[in-house]
Amino acid sequence: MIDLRSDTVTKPTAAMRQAMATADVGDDVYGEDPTINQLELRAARILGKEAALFLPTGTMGNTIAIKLHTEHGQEVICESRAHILNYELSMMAWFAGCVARAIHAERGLLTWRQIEPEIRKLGPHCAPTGLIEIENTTNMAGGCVYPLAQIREIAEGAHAHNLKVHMDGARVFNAAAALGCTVAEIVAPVDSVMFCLSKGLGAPVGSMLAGTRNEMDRGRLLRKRLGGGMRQAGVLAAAGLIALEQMPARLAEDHQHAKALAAALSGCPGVKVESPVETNIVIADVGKSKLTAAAFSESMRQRGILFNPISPTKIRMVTHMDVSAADVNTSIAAINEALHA
Ligand code: TLP
Repeated sequence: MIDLRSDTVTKPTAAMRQAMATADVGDDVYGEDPTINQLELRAARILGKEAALFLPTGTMGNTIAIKLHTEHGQEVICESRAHILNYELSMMAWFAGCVARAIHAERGLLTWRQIEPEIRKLGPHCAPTGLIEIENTTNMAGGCVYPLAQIREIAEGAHAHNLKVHMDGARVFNAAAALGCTVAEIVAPVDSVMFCLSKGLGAPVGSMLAGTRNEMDRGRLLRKRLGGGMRQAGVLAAAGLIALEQMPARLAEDHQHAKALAAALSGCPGVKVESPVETNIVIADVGKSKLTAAAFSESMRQRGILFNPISPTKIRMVTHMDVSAADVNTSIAAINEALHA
């Protein structure tokens, strides 16, 4: 099967498995796992932040970040398709006691002009804003990338209101590959950032949260509270180190593949690709084609290609390191077969 459901489906490379087998480990709850310590140092260095924390999932990273920056009864401003709002089982409410103030933005990219009027102060009817969250790249808006100046403007505006900015950078390395800049340049203005080792970077497990040393020390305790004290998890961090050091360089290839899939979809009658494809995610509306999203997905599954419908009319395809150029060509032929009359 060619699996375009997500970049989470990648299998660890031979080098990752080798590193996992030979990793130096210790008890990370005592802070004694040398491989995790090395990964946290490297991630902090690459991101240009004081410290980083190794976590089992991106959801845990976002959950901890929201808890670090907010108090119960506050609002978190985010985009209406944000992962924290739609796909994290209301963890911002469950763990941090916050509600989302969602704003719909073109291509999922919030602007300061949209955010500022939504900032609320505590009043007889209003819960105050506690945090601004931006997702880069924008998963369900089609893998779009925040321009650097837009991030800077949001952070400057937020800081002038004494508000912090958290970036859900699950795919921030894809953003850097698309912009041709470093991840550190992208995240410099924001207060904290989460990124996933287990998506485009190909590690089997793991995400990182980065911010100040003090926040990461507090975050370590929140991670334990959430059941994320992982003991000899250096076997996982070993794969994460390879993901971090070796995999960003190949992400541009995934972006080329996504563009090719998008071009094929756009050429089919009644199909509209949502946003110009900049990274590894393609979202297409097939509502005016001859198939529903579910029927299109099922007919492609029968041709050996997997992807998910994300609404009655929309589908998402995600490219990653386990999808080759030949797989893309096979997928394009199948798209044409399924959608042309
Ligand atoms: N996204 C997954 C699904 O949960 C939808 C996917 O297949 O894309 N932030 C963003 C922007 C994400 O896309 C994801 C995962 C997460 C956070 C959460 O990461 P995990 O799955 O490690 O908790």
